Amino acid sequence: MQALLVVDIQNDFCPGGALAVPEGDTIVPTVNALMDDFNAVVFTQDWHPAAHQSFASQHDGHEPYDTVEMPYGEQVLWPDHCIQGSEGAAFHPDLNTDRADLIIRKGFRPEIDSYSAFYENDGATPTGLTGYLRERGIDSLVVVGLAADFCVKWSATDGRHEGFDVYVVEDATRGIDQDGSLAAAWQAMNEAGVQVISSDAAHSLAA
Ligand code: VGL
Ligand code: ZN
Repeated sequence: MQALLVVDIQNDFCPGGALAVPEGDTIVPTVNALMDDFNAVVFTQDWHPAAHQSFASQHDGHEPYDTVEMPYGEQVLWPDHCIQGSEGAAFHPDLNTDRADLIIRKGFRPEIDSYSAFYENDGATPTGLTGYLRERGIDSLVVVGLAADFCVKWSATDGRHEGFDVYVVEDATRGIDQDGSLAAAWQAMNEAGVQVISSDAAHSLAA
């Protein structure tokens, strides 16, 4: 059985938001239409405390998009975004949130960022999603949402590592493209065995 995994379609990742992904909002109708075809729909929601360590504001002398060494490795520093309970952390108003069976919130630990729907950026702290999907008998994931080069990429490649068949819908994602990150992400997904498909193909896959 397939699940549609809808990654971080939140106001802060859409134009006008704190960490806007170019054209991030344009995927919403495509994502809503896909939901109709899937039995299982899981959302993720980036959900940071105000003093999260992935925010440049928490590191003296650093600007957004600098990188720093965290105990778990290199971390990009972001503008403050998706603060718990804020309007920026809310889902895009046109996203059909009624269809979400489960919403995984991630990035709530102040000291670890979390791009992937499966593991935080230390690569060791699980969100619990693998267990949920397995218990529902899901073996295949169709991933859509924001941003293609961060949370979508890590969710898709971790999904492969967890043993799922993984598809990313190219016209239902958009990237930040920080320093060539978008091309690198497509290559990493390719190498991990993630299949890139169109939304038309995703509709027939689910049918
Ligand atoms: C994301 C950067 C920071 C994402 C979340 O959803 O791709 N990117 N937090
Ligand atoms: Zn974040």
